[in-house]
Amino acid sequence: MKEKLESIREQAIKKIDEATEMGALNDVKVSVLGKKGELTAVLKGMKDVAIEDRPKVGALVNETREAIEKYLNDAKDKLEEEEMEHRLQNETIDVTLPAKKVREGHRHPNTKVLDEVEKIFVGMGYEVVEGPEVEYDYYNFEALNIPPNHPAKDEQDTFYINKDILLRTQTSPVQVHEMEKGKLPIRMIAPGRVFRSDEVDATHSPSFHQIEGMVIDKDITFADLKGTLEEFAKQLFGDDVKVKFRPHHFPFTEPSAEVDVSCFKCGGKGCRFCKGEGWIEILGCGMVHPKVLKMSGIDPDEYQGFAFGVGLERITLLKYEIDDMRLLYENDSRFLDQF
Ligand code: 2NL
Repeated sequence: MKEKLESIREQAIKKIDEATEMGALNDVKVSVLGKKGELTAVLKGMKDVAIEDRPKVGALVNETREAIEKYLNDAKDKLEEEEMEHRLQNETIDVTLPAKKVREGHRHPNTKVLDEVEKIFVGMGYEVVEGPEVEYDYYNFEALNIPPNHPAKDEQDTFYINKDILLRTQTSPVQVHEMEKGKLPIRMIAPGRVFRSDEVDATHSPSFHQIEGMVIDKDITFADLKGTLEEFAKQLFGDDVKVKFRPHHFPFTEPSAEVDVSCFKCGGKGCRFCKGEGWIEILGCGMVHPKVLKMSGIDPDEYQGFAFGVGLERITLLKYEIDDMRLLYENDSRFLDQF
């Protein structure tokens, strides 16, 4: 019996020594100490042992069980320690590695300028109004006093859906709709996409953006127009710029003017940026033509107004000193990330 127990102990210890994972240790535990294990079998065989030998054999079995259990537990602890050591080795984070840079997005330069322009006019009490890109010929041309034979109406210049419907060539139709509503006074800007049948080059695109503005109220004069646009130009290009109004002609305004700012690069002396002129054209404007007011149901004897139109891309190119409009549309992040 003693030899048998000795052999069980040796076998168990050998198997425990060979075990390299928890599963194998558990197998040893079951096969030796379990209900159907070898040592349990010895206990079950006690009935064949002489009564006087039983206490001795019992003590021996217990001693063997305790020894195997202790050995098993020590092996378990060792294995757990090794496993933890292994995980610590493999799961370490090298805090000295360079961090992954988060690529942060930003607004498109056109959007930045639009936001800036909107802020300036909202600050002066204007409302921002948007309207459809597909319009009736009436709202795009006729209501603006543009005659049927005007060159802007040529199929070469305007995208027609059919005889009466087209892609708007300016955002003025939004302002006509607003006048037709009959709620006065009006103080609004109308930003949005417009379309011209132009070939793409450094300064032209078949689709670009315009910001038009309009004020209609009692006793509005050209002085209001001048003061407003001078304030706008100074807020956008800096307090030092001078503003110049040059007589011009638009069918929808009378009188009409184009507005130049003194070159904000050279201060007006003349440089490459302003092509030696000292002045840079930024927008067109005028007093809303009485015929235009009348067509939209406003009495020109009671109400007057001024209006203006700014090319958004033109302002963006100027402000960010970009020399080719196509760069704004290519969406090359190497270019856009500079702004
Ligand atoms: C430009 C400058 C301009 C307007 C747009 C306008 C709108 C209404 C009535 C009267 Cl509803 N005028 N808009 C006025 C002056 C200039 O745009 O360079 N356009 C080609």
